[in-house]
Amino acid sequence: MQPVKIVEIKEDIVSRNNLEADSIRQNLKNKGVFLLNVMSSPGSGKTTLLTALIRQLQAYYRIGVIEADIDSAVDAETIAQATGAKTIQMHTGGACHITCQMSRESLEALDTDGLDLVILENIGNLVCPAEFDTGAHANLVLLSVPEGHDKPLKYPLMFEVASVVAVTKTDVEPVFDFDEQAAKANIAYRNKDIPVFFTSAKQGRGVDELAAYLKETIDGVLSQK
Ligand SMILES: Nc1nc2c(ncn2[C@@H]2O[C@H](COP(=O)(O)OP(=O)(O)OP(=O)(O)O)[C@@H](O)[C@H]2O)c(=O)[nH]1
Ligand SMILES: [Mg+2]
Ligand SMILES: [Zn+2]
Repeated sequence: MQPVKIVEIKEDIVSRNNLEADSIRQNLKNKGVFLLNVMSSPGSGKTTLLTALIRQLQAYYRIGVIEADIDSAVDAETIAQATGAKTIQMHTGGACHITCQMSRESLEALDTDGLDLVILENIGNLVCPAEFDTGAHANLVLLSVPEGHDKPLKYPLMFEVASVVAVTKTDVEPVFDFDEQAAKANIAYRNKDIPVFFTSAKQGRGVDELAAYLKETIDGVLSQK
């Protein structure tokens, strides 16, 4: 019997994707545009936290937003209404993550001329979005309190590719027996020395601090131009 041919498609797709990501990142930087990719499980509070962050960061930057979902325009409408930021909704045609090609096409559709900061709200999914580099300059990863403080142990890559982590919905900690110190240790186990912000978009906790941290990061990258 002939040996069966094995084709490692996934690895090839990911490595090609990640090569293209570097060129997106460089082109945006040359243009003076910072791309922030936001990832987390479904419903962990991305749109809500982004609304609060955008309201603060609008004092410094002209902001565009790309909302990625499998279907609907709910998040784009929410962000556009709440912040007035230039916003588009990307539909992924059923895909549960964003590839570089989708990232490039949506940046073109948004039109980054005149923008300083583009925020990409990735598909709610704690697994494969982490495998696909979107060309972003930083990855903001959210871990919401109802998910539990053990999630960094179970979903390593998401926390490894994070540049900064926001623990969200801290106002409901008592209901979920959530341990902040354990969360911090579990995140550090995956990504030593990563900044972690404990936030509640409902009560405002940690939002100013996270916005200030993001501003410092964005200014750092854009000043290298
Ligand atoms: N208690 C509490 N609820 C929150 C907080 N932030 C968001 N929520 C609620 O969590 C739910 C989901 O929030 P979204 O902001 O839509 O979450 P998301 O991550 O954007 O969801 P997807 O885009 O569908 O993945 C909503 O009912 C929010 O009101 C918070 O700080 N505290
Ligand atoms: Mg959302
Ligand atoms: Zn996927």
